[in-house]
Amino acid sequence: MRRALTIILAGGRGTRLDPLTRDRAKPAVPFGGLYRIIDFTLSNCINSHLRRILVLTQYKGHSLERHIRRGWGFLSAELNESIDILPPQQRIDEHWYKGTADAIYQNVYSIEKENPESVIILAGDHIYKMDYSKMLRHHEEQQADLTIGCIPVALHEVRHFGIMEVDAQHRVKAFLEKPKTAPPMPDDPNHALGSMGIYVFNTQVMFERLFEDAAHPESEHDFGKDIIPRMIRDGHRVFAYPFHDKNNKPNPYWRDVGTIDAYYQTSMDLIDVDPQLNLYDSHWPIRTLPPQSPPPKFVFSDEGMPGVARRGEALDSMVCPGCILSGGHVRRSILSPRVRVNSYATVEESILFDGVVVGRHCKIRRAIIDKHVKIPPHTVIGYDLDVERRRGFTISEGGIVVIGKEERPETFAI
Ligand code: ADQ
Ligand code: ADP
Repeated sequence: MRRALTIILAGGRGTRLDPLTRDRAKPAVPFGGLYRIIDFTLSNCINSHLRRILVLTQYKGHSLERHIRRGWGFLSAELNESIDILPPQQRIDEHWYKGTADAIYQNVYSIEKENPESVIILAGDHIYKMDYSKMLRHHEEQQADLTIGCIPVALHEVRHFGIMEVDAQHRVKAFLEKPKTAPPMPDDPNHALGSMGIYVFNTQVMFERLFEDAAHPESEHDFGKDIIPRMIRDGHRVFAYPFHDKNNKPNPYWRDVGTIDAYYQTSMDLIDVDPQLNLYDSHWPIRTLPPQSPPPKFVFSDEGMPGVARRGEALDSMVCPGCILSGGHVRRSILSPRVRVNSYATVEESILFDGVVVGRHCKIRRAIIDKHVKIPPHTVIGYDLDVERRRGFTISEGGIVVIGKEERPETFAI
């Protein structure tokens, strides 16, 4: 592990998560109440004993940087552990966004300084638990130049993935980035073999290929589109590593939360009674910046009038520190720190970010509400999508209402 350097690509614009990505990068979007999306990849690194980490930011990296600096500063330089945040080296104009390979190429000197034998490249925007040390071992055993983490992908989803064809030893024979269609795997008629967008490189080979790519006039400087297909063409040892869980079961939980509906569904998965991704598993802890807030409080009050008691309660939900449920009901929801739900209000199947205040008598369902939004008393959200459209809120294909950070009280008056 000490000979490997980990690089996390955390520059994703995350347009399809708008308005949640209006002023933060996708990896910085809050998730699961306490966490940011990138905490899952960072926790996987720490739990896999990968403790030399570079995080490459790009789009609106400020909130991400603050989170990492404050929450992940515990690594010890004395033990040769580090987490460094590298903003883009060349900011040219609006169109400065180039491919993933370019992001690594621009940082070759920071990588060289660390002198690693292997470089592990990860994406900062997926929700899963994975022991990367197994993939690194597989890479070393195969004496591979490049190893690609892979999962089965349903045939109707192949256009979102890099798709591979492999031989019996998992050596990659062909790689197509986001094809319209692809043939299934020989032993599975419903799935093709898809790239998770995570790679282990032999450092020397990676440098050679990055320099070759940088000089290539037609390249988009992307691993999936350019580097990988050309490495296969040139006979490099490129292998697929099928992602297995800690009990060696294939096809474990892995989600790209790139759209509002995927983000919403993955969040709702967390509060299942028997969740596929368990946050309470002490063998694979997910770390984050802990909030400095008191314990959540649930208030029962009858205002001195028998018969009009109001219970502050939450069921099938996750409620973070600093929340006060004073007489409001919460069901199947996720409440980030410092949320307040006032009397006679109900919140169902919703995700409320830090500091949201739900006024008295509000009714909210199937909504995602960004930080510090104050919902005026008696507001109804998520029951009539025509009303939400008139209010100008974002509505996902699946009918989830998303309320952005700066929403003003007047908007709710419609
Ligand atoms: P995509 O995720 O669509 O496909 P891309 O948009 O290039 O590929 O993003 C890859 C990762 O790099 C993301 O985490 C993104 O945030 C980050 N990123 C992109 N450009 C960056 C830059 N210039 N600086 C810093 N970070 C940057 C990829 C692969 C597919 C694979 C899917 C799996 O290309 O082959 O199947 O991931 O999700
Ligand atoms: P998030 O909503 O993701 O938690 P933050 O509150 O960390 O985001 O910051 C969002 C944006 O607001 C940042 O990109 C920054 O421009 C601005 N911002 C927030 N807090 C501060 C601060 N203390 N100093 C400077 N800018 C800030």
